[in-house]
Amino acid sequence: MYELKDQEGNVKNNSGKKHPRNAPQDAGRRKLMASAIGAGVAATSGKALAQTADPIITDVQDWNRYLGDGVDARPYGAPSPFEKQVMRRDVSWLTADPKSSVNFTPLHELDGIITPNGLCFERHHGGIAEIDPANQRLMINGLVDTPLVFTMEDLQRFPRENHVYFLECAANTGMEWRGAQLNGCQYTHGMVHNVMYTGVPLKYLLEEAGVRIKGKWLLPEGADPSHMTRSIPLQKGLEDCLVAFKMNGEALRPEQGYPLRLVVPGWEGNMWVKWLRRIEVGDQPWHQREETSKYTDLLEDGTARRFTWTMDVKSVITNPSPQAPIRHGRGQMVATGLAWSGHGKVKRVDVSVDGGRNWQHARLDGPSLSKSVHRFYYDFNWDGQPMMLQSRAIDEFGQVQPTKQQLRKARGVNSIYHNNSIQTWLVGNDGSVENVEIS
Ligand SMILES: Nc1nc2c(c(=O)[nH]1)N[C@H]1C(S)=C(S)[C@@H](COP(=O)(O)O)O[C@H]1N2
Ligand SMILES: [Mo]
Repeated sequence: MYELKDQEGNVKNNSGKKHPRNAPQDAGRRKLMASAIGAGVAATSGKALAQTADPIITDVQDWNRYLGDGVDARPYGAPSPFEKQVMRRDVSWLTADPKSSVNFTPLHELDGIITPNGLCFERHHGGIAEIDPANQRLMINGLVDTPLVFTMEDLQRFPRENHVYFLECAANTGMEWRGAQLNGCQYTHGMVHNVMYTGVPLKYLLEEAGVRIKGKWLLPEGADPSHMTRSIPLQKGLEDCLVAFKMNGEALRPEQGYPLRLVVPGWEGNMWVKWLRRIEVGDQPWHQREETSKYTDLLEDGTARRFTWTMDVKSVITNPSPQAPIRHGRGQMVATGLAWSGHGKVKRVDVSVDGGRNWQHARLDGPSLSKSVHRFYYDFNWDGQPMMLQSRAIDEFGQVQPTKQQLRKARGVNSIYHNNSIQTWLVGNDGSVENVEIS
């Protein structure tokens, strides 16, 4: 046992009731106090944390001493100022104008499976539409018995559901097709977010309008200046698409399509039309820009790979990674990352420290939900030697995440979209991490 004393030398008991509020700062004294107590601290043998005098635990700090903000100071909460580095970031040379651009989720700063609303990557083609929900309409027309227009209030009278789904842009990891390029998992893999949506199954709205027998395709359309439109098979619309108005419990963020967006579970992000204003029912696909010149891959034989909707099984180690090096030296450590599959659940994740020669099972933790990201951990002892860290996901249908070589063999090097290959991080003996690939 050792005593805790505040800056006035008063002994504090465990209930810590003595809180002088107006004592002047006395840094010199604080140090002295700490060293006097240090011996007692060092004697306790913490596993990884044993250390000498630590004034932060032995001395009274400002946050113990002065009253903090009241409940009236933060009507809508924001992260601690000490978390300033946790932000979406863009890559300046990727696009000419921020209004038709992308930023990336800081995956290396997050844990668990849910992406906080303010950190979900953004991809828009014509800026963020600002829509008053009073002026929000959703039209269903085309091959239906009764064309309908819904207001937000109308939509909320239909039975609604909650589901956690990942959204991945098909171009995620697209810059890595020809070689390791961007140094950070935020940039290589950050075009993915994972959110709990509240919304109405699209099936109910289609039933209300009455899809005609010839109706086989849907064309959702955005209200933003890009008029984002994609052809979606009716079958998918009936299966699990949602017309969503809430994300993680609160209204969609403007960036994510406020007040209404289409949720297309497991399928490429481009189809998840934001600021949703209309869904047309037709008998064949429309061949819009985003499904002809874009979101299509040129194969080695000159043919185009089109209508590639499902996001295949994929994973990445988020920590350590180039933006999150190992700072604690060798010994006990935790590597962690995310795995997902647009086909369903992730069954297993393997981790390699030697560039894929040997694999160990990672530990999946947290909810295992279909078409949601899964969190994995690899708890191990680092010997301080360089590592080539990799993760490899396998989904419930036995689909295995491919190596870069396997993917290039199948798709060539002219592709941009649907790069789900295994990522390699080279960890140096100083703990620094670099994006590399194994040839
Ligand atoms: N109306 C509209 N919907 C859109 C887009 C857009 O520009 N306009 N971008 C699409 C693309 S390419 C992607 S990857 C996702 C991104 O969703 P997010 O901004 O919530 O991350 O929205 C899709 N829906
Ligand atoms: Mo996208």
